[in-house]
Amino acid sequence: VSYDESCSKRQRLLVVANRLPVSAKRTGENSWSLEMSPGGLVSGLLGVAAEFETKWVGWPGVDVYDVVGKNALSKSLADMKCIPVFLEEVFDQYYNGYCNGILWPILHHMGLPQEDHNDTNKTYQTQYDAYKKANRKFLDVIIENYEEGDIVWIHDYHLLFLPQYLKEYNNKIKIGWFLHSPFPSSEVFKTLPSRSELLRSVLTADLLGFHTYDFASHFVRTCTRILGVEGTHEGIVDHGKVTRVAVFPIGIDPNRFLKACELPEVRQQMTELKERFAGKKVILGVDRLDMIKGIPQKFLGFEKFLEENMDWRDKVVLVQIAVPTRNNVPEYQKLKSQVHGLAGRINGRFGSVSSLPIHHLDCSVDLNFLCALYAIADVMLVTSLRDGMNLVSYEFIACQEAKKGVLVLSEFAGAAQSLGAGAILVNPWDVTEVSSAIKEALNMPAEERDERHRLNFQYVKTHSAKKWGDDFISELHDTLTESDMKIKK
Ligand code: GDG
Repeated sequence: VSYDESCSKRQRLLVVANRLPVSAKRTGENSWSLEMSPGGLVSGLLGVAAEFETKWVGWPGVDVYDVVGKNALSKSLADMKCIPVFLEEVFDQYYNGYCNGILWPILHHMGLPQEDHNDTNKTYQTQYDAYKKANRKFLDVIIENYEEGDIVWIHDYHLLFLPQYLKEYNNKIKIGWFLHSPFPSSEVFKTLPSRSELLRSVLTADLLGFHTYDFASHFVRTCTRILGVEGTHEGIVDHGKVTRVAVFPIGIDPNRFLKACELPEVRQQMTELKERFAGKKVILGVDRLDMIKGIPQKFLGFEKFLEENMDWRDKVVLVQIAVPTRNNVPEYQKLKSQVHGLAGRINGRFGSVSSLPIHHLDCSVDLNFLCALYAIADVMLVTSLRDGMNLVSYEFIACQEAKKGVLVLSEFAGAAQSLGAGAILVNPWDVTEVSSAIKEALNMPAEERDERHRLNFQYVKTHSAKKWGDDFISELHDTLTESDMKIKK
């Protein structure tokens, strides 16, 4: 079905996301160096690539204002099957403002931040207008590149208006949309000004995908309550138009991590890390420095553990990689100070001249070193307050074939629904519970660790990113668009 038999050309899939999966660096007036950044999305779509000719559409991650630079970048990106959307003057209000300042907290149950009326650039309305303009810029680029029969897969909350704009342009285009973040309860989503327009636009797509059953059902209930449409087991029905809603839990490419752990460089790093932390158990945290990841709660839980377990004080270390993110948003700057304050207090209370309980790093590390850390850790501590899935949990499990360490996982991460049988689940808001989970994980007998790891590893192996991409695309392929349905009638 995926081949157009008349000219035996592969059907095209346009993958549209806020960010292209590349990092671009300008090396001259009209030259760029590009590097592919293989996240979950890229590896998820590598499998689908054989059947479809895939093109990526998105922001290239850099501001380019001159025509020479833009043309040169577009040309270099074309070799990597990427098509850039230049966001220029709308970027700040669209991305830092509406996407990350308004939608992100709402989707993660954190409520709507208060509107700043003193700065006209920061009102809900100005940011909302910029958001729409940015979505139109994506539309323009897609129209320029669209070929009849292309399937469009839109990703995430940055592009909620794109399904509607695209269907207005051509209602025959088959459109899928996937949300990487959670979808909140209707009581939370209801507070968002313009909630109805946003929902109505998303519903013009043909297939909507979520990581978990809970997020999908929150979405359906939100639509029925706010828009008065009907929710069925298939999705949403509105005046005869059915929008299919389904669950597609994302995964990782486990082989990438298994292979990395075999590399001589990674083995060497593992040996060095083991020497560095000899005689101590290592608890690991790897998160973007984002309020949804619950890093302060993690530190408070660890502090409680050290308070209550004197015998462990010199025998355990928490290594926290806190990857800087969204540095221009004031809430993220405040979070950084808060986390630094807590790390300082805990190290001050429980450290000594020769040893510190928390090693906190404000940086990212390269993938090989990350794998070495995953592989030598005794416990992985994930305390997200809300998280769409949390791929870090999956990556840790993939790197633990030899060690069989314990995953302590927040019940508010999507991953709790897939890894719940093998992980110790915690409520990250409850410091006593986090502290007890740390103790249980550190003292867990080998047999129990083996069994829990076996369950988790089995899941991570079988629910890969490739399966996620294949499942979504094949479902989208089989979903009829509204115009198909009219033809059928
Ligand atoms: C969003 C949703 C959902 C982290 N530190 C380093 C590094 N990473 C990589 C990890 C992992 C990725 O970043 C983080 O993925 P998560 O899924 O844990 O979290 P988000 O970034 O918030 O992703 C999330 C996901 O989308 C997919 O749908 O699961 O819920 O919020 O792959 O490896 N990579 C390197 N160095 C680091 O220091 N190289």
